[in-house]
Amino acid sequence: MIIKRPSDIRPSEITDEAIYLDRRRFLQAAGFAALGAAAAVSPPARAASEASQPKIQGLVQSTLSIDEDPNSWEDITTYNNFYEFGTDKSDPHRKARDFQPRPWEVSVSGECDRPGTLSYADFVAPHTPEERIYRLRCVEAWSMVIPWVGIPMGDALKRFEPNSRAKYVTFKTLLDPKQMPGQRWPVLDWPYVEGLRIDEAMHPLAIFGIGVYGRELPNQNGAPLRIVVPWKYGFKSIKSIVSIEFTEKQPLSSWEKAAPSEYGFYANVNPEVDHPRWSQASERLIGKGIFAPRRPTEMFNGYADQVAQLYQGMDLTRNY
Ligand SMILES: Nc1nc2c(c(=O)[nH]1)N[C@H]1C(S)=C(S)[C@@H](COP(=O)(O)O)O[C@H]1N2
Ligand SMILES: [Mo]
Repeated sequence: MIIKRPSDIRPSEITDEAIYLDRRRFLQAAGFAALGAAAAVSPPARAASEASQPKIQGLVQSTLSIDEDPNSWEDITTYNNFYEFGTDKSDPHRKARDFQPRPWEVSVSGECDRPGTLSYADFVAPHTPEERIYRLRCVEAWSMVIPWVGIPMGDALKRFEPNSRAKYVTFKTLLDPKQMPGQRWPVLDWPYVEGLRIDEAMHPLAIFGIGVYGRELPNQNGAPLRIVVPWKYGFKSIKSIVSIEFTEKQPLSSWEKAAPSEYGFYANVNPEVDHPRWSQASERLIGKGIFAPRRPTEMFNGYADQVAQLYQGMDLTRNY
């Protein structure tokens, strides 16, 4: 077994998204990575295997899938961004192994006529799970194709009867530093917060993700419930959600709060608007090998025909 000492942790093992951190916080994050590597020595770290994840019953195929071969189970479950479990792509599958996604409750509140707190099962059960193959495009300029299992977000939200003041939907991740070791470090202002405009949330392409490859979501992918909004950068697709709130005002998302000049509220995939520190014009394809050509990034991640009308009249270089 290879034991990593703190001095072996190279800066390149910290993700690009962590580079914005000021020096003090960066060192804390690096210290955390070192601590995590030491703690992972025993017992041996193993990712949830495909066979060990329960199958989702009653699954139907969605006509909204893209016609591309998905990445492997291995790629999808071992190359993750989930800062609650560390800032390195390989942290979540190792450090989320013991996370308990059940029992789980989702609270729905704010500007709606039927607020409430539901068990995960009661939240999901009234809807038919669909397999939808979507590309996940990360703001770090890589992408992969994932066979998600999800339920349509609009159908799930309508049950709570949002009222006319419900202009936005705010989502929050579980706050539990005992189970989520990354939350012991001030890398972001925990819990992770994301938001959508209500018409974005109601769009037929937006889903609540509950699985991959026909099986329940592995912890590292946001068990038991995350969102998937395929025309936006991956950071909008918040994981392990415990609260949903309908609001009149636009929420401040975690990444906007951390680095407002780098991460906007809309976060629509846009090859013409670069991240301040790197280009968004093309993307690296995970799982295709280091010599594979980069892929030109598509406007709205390929969904311009379906979603461009949501942003009519808006200057997308300012509303990034
Ligand atoms: N709570 C939470 N949700 C999160 C993140 C995170 O750090 N914490 N990372 C985001 C980012 S940057 C990406 S690219 C996707 C990655 O999803 P995946 O690991 O399932 O591919 O999750 C998003 N959701
Ligand atoms: Mo991302």
